[in-house]
Amino acid sequence: MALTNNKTILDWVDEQVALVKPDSVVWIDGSEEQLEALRNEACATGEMERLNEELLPGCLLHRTNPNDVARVEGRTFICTKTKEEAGPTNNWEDPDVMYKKLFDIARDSYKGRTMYVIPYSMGPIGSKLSKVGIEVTDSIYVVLNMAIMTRVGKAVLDSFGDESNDWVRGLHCKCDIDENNRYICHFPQDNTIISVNSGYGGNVLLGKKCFALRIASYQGKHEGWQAEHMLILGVENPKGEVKYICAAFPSACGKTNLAMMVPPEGYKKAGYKVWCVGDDIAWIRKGEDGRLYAINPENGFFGVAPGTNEKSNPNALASTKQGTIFTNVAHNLDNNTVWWEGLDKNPPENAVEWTGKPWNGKVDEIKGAHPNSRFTAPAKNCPCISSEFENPAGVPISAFVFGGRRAALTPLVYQSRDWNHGVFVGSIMASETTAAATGAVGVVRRDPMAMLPFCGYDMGDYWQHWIDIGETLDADKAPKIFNVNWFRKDEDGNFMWPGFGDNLRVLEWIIKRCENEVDAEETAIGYLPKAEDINIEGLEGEVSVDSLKKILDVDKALWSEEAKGIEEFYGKFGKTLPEELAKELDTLKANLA
Ligand code: GTP
Ligand code: SPV
Ligand code: MN
Repeated sequence: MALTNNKTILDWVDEQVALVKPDSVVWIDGSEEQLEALRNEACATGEMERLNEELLPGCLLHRTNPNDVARVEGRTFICTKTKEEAGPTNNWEDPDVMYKKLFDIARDSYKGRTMYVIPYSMGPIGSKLSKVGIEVTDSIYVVLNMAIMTRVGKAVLDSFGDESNDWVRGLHCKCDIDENNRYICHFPQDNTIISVNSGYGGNVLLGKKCFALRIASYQGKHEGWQAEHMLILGVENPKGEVKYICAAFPSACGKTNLAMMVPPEGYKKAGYKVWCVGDDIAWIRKGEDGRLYAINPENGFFGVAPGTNEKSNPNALASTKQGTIFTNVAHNLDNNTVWWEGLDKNPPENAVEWTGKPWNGKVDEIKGAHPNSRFTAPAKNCPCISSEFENPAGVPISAFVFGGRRAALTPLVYQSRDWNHGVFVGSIMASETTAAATGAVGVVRRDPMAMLPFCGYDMGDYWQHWIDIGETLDADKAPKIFNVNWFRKDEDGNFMWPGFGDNLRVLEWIIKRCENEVDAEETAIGYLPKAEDINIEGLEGEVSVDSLKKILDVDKALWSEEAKGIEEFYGKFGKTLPEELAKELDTLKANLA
């Protein structure tokens, strides 16, 4: 039974029914009874498997088709009226042409299947910063994931009311999981997303990258706010004061890890705490006091499994101990639990690898888990979830941090000279590609603000939006902007910085800079810490003031090469490249000369 009288929603659902012709239609009300019935149904058909009820209560395992394990950037489209609106970094197609193609693929594709109608809220239900979406899907896996990642059900529609048309339409059709007909398409001018022939994560959980970044970035541009690929964390000092930081790193470059980090021993003893507000997406708006406030629009974590362990990220691991869905990890048959590379040193010998084939635990021969295998865990499971997680007003931001995975060049940390220079620093981000998207791994590519795959309009106009936001902020209220790189390597290919919890040492410097408590050295690229000002107490053996100096080094010859790469990248944008950024590039070149 429909859960709303909102005619705009009912009419749209009717249209989808007429197109895809399901055998039946089920509205997701969000009740535990309904979700439990769906879990049972998915387990009965083999779509999912229940894991050990004692060790992993309420947890499920799912394997996607091996051709369908990551986002497909080459098949992701922004369909605006003109190609210019999508900009030079997005795939574009004319909306009429794309609608026709997608309708042809979707037509009758639910025959013999059930249509699930999922009403969901991105952000706390009813918050002024939140937005509503409706996703229709023929996948129980999608329903169960959306029920973790977002707030779903009747409460969303009750609060939304019968009049508003301000909601995002999402049609997902599994079809035959045919990779040659897979399309992830966005129509920002119609608040519409259509995804066909995939059953994987960011391609089909339409509230996440499709809505909360691609559509929302477009909405934010027009409504005066920002949707960013950023984690949100709070650092509490021994006096009990909490400062909030938003950080943008590309996919699989450490957002979840930083958001849930455990402080180093010395910091813990001194009384430092880190609180997680979000691990992937931030929606940001100016508050009444003139500061920027961020909410996490999500309600769970869709985190990278490999590498997650008791030492690297105990809070993420703890979050996966109940009510979690595991996708494409190895299945340990001895105790009906899960395993992935980097969980521990004991891969199960009696196991099933992520593709569904028997596996003997020999990790050098074949991997047990896919490198982009994931856990979908409820945010409320996280031991360090912030008390502000549900705060409808969000948290005030002290600093923005950009960062990528760069074996060379970029120092451990530096600060921009001012807001516009900070926008420049975000715009020149580059990072080695990861398994989070299909394609080659480890190739350095430009990924401005970690938004290259997620910006729903021309990236040049997006940079202008950043600059415009800065103009509305008083200098003393604007967040300070930084760049970090946890991934610098030495000649032997070893990471030069221990990373993970020890990244708090860098955040401490960042917060001190925000509070004017420490000076810095002015260099060609911005303000760098004096090596003595990064606290390395307790890191003896791993890092010294001398090795810190190496990670903080600015190599002018390498940076001059980089400036050429930036110039070439900027050249793609033509007239949408903000003048302010062209000027910042000139300044960088002059500083390096
Ligand atoms: P998405 O969910 O794809 O957006 O990824 P993410 O940005 O949340 O990345 P995540 O925190 O899951 O980390 C991805 C990988 O980076 C994992 O394999 C981590 O082990 C590794 N990693 C995270 N933080 C650090 C760090 O500080 N140093 C090093 N060397 N590796 C790190
Ligand atoms: C990312 O790739 O940035 C993710 C995973 O967070 S996905 O939801 O697949 O986009
Ligand atoms: Mn992400």
